[in-house]
Amino acid sequence: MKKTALVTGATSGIGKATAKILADKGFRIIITGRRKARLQSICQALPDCYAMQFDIRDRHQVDAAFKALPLDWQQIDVLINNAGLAAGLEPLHENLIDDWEQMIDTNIKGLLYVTKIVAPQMINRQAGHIINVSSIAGKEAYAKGAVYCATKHAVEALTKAMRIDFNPYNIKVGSVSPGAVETEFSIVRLKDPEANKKVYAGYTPLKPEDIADAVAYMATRPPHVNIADILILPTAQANATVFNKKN
Ligand code: NDP
Ligand code: 8X3
Repeated sequence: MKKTALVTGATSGIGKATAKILADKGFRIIITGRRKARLQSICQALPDCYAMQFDIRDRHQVDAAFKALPLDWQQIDVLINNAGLAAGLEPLHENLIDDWEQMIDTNIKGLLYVTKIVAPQMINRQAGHIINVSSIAGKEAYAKGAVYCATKHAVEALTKAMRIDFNPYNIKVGSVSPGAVETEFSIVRLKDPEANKKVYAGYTPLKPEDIADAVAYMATRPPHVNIADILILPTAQANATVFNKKN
């Protein structure tokens, strides 16, 4: 029987690429996001797909969407907690408080809401796999990124803690931690549709498919193998802040 993977934040970037590669590997796919038209067109292009629309910050929307899941989509074998964002790039004292709320509510609380719903059925079945999308920002703190880094440090802590709490139930928990990937991430962060031209100038960033590939690797290991974390950087990136940029 085909396994089902649920990918949050699959209307764009890493989530969209992950849904595609997991579908290519034979998974049935549930995708989530807020943008309905994108959800529909992405789902239509996949062989066996169900789309759930909700704002992950709103636990009532999340609950309602899961309650409405058709019976034959209710068993989720692999959960990829990917939905997330950075908002703003300024020193802490200049940040907008609304940006803090958005990052904390999405990257930490949204991930928790979805996990709280999906984990109990994995526990009942004594099987399942949760892959959290963290970041180099979960390993290091950098200037002008305090709250984003804090949310991804939280994702790292939650990944380790879930691995302990779910260990008695045969559930794999791991994370993938990307460096710079060209998606809509910088457009959202800088609130500038032209942001990618500046942010990724002078070096080759990762593609969303590079991360999707790693997630697919994690999701297709034999039952006794759990990949705890994969840190993936562009060759031009040495750590959170050191880049080999040409011109
Ligand atoms: P994108 O902006 O391209 O994609 C973000 C996805 O998250 C979209 O599908 C978006 O869907 C969804 N999302 C955001 N907010 C919400 C919300 N409130 N409710 C529901 N869905 C939401 O960025 P990436 O693909 O780059 O980001 C994916 C993950 O990867 C994030 O967790 C990010 O922190 C992480 N990451 C990204 C890196 C990068 O350099 N790009 C590096 C390291 C980690 P919609 O807008 O339709 O709701
Ligand atoms: C996204 C990568 O370096 O902008 O998590 O924080 S970075």
